[in-house]
Amino acid sequence: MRPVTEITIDPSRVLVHEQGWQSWSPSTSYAPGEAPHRPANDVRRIGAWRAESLPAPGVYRGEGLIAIDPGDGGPVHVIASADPVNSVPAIDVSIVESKAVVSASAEVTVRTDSGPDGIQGALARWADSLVDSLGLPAPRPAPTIWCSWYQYFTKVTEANVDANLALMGELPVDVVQVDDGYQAEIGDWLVPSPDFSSVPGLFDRIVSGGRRAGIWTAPFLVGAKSAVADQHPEWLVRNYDGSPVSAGHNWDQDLYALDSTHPDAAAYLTEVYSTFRTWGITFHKIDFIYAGALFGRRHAEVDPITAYREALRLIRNAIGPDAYLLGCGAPQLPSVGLVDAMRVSPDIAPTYLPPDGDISMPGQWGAVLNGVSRAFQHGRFWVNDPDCLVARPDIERREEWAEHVSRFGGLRGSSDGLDQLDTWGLDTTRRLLSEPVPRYFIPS
Ligand code: 9PG
Repeated sequence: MRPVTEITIDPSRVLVHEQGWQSWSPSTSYAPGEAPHRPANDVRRIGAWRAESLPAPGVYRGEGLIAIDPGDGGPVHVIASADPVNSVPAIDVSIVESKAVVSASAEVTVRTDSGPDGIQGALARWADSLVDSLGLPAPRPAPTIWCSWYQYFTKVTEANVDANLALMGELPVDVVQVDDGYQAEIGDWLVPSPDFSSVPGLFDRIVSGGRRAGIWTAPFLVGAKSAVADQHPEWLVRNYDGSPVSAGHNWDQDLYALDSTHPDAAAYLTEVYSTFRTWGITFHKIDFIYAGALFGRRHAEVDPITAYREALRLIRNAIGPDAYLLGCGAPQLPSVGLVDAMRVSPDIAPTYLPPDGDISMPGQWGAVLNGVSRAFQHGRFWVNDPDCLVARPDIERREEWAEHVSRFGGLRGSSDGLDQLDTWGLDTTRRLLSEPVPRYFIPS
């Protein structure tokens, strides 16, 4: 770490805002005495925080971006990567008496901002300047979706999706998105699970019923149990001792990272998404894509973020110019300019609190925390996805979740089995899918 600056603060009133690395990584502001959230264990750190990031105890860390409100009436300081989409340095802040001491692992810029709306306002104006300097167009408007995940999880069947299609009736759902469960294994995207007699047949029925077809993939994950891992060990990102780099653990197996710079692995990705295009799929949720930016040895000698951005361009090209692209489990700043919408938070869940107390894991607590803290990104970098509305009676604090989606939802999705909704649930779903979405949540 190199020293950056020292800022005079009021130690009883200072606020420090950490930006997390990927969609599920906690992002929020901390008041004096509040310890920042940290991962429960190494598997969580790799899969939901940042694999190589190990902040020292008592130190705040932003990944490529941190903001300090000194609490003495002085301007907010926004300290950010000098090249945010290509380089995401760790930026640390220590409070030492009446100073905030800032250090960073690569070149950063320091911006002072005395405008309205505190840290969120300052972050919004920083984001405006980034988007201007990159010459990015305004994000395309998002379709509304129905997603299978938060009712059926990995157990979804073709019959479940058909049953919901039959109940969708007049609900304003543009896209029906099958989320996990349709594929034989993580990495084997073109091989159907036994619960799907014909995946293209299902997408055909969705499209002929007048809606658009959407699919979930985790393009840079390779499950240890997959045919890809077995048949193409040369496609995995490796440690320098030759072992495969860990991309975490989920679906009861170890996860590895696909080396998208290997020409055959790149050709496989192109084949997967070109095939989906021939199936009529025009909405893609690409998930766990942090795996495309893990450190390790690749076929091409490029840094992880360069490999990641190149791989997103490859997918973008293969899905076609009109397809809508939603990132999830995604490094935030390196995705700017490459996706239409972005999950900005951990998953919603039927329960408010997450498993093992790790706030990056599914639960309303973490989903709301990030959805609020990343409001400044919406309308600038992309459309913010706060995660789907779930409105059935067994969702803890469902009214609060609906209120959050209404305030901070750019992308609007429903993810209940429609037969599970009572009158409140159905009315709320219809209302949230119909209401207009503001261009910005935080004004400039
Ligand atoms: C499909 C799901 C849904 C969901 C995504 C993502 O760290 N974890 O163990 C972890 C597991 C699942 C997960 C997020 C984190 O959910 O966010 O919307 O698409 O995958 O498997």
